[in-house]
Amino acid sequence: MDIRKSGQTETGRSRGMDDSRSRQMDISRSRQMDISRSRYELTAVKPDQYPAGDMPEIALVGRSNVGKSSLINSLMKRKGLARTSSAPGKTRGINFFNIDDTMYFVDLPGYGYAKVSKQEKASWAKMIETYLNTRRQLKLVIMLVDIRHAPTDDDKLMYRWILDRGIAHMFIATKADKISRGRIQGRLSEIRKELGIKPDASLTAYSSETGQGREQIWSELEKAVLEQTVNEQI
Ligand SMILES: Nc1nc2c(ncn2[C@@H]2O[C@H](COP(=O)(O)OP(=O)(O)OP(=O)(O)O)[C@@H](O)[C@H]2O)c(=O)[nH]1
Ligand SMILES: [Mg+2]
Repeated sequence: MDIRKSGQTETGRSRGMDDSRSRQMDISRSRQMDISRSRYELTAVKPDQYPAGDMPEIALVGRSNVGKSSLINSLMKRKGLARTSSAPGKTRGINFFNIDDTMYFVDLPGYGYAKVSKQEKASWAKMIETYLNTRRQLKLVIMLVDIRHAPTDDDKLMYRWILDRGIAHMFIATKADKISRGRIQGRLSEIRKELGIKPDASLTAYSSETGQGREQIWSELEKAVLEQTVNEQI
C-alpha cells in the first residue's frame, strides 16, 4: 500500500529497499489508499463515542494553535476538512477523519491554552488523556511544536508520556514558512535539544501554507504505520 495519492508512488524496489522491506510493501500493497477519499467521520468526547472497528489511528498532539488541524488539511490537500482558527482553542472534541476506510487521523484539542476556564481545561485534559491511555487502535502519535518557539512544560510532559507508554511517534515543527530557510536547520537542532528528542525520533520542518515537508511526512507515515500493521499481521 502506498498512502500517498497514486501518481506520486515509488515502489519498494525503486527506493532501493532490501528484499524483506520490499516484501513487506508487497503485503501491504494488497489495497492502495486513495487520500482524496478522506472525510470527517465524527467527534467524540468519551470512549463509547469513538468509532467502532479496528482501523489504525494516528493522533495529533500539541499546544493549542500549533497547527494540528491545518496539518491534517495540508496532508490531505483539502482546505476545509478539519476546522482551523487563528484563535486558539478551536478544536474542542476529538475529531476522527476517515482516510479511505483504511486509517483515521485523530485531531485532538490542543493543550496549554490559557484563556479557557479551569473547568474546561480539566475536561479537555481528561478527554485527551483518556483517549491516549486507553485507545488500542492508536498506532502513532505525531507531536507538533511551533518551529519559532521553545517547547513548553506541557510539551515536555507530553513527550515524557509518549516515551513512558512506548508508543511510536514522530515530531513536526510547524509554521516553517514563518522563519527564513536558512534558520530552519538551526531551530530543528535547538528544539531537539530543548525537548530532549532522542536521535532515532524524526523531527521534520513543515508548512501547511506552502506544503513544505509534505512528501517527507507521507513517506514517514507509510513507514511507521504500515510496518506496524504488517508486523501485527505476521
Ligand atoms: N503561516 C502558517 N500558519 C499556520 C500554519 N499552520 C497553522 N497555521 C495557522 O495557525 C492557526 C492555528 O492553526 P490550527 O490548525 O487551527 O491549530 P490547532 O493546533 O488545530 O489549534 P487548536 O484546535 O486550538 O488546538 C491558524 O490561523 C492557521 O492558519 C503554517 O504552517 N504556517
Ligand atoms: Mg485544531
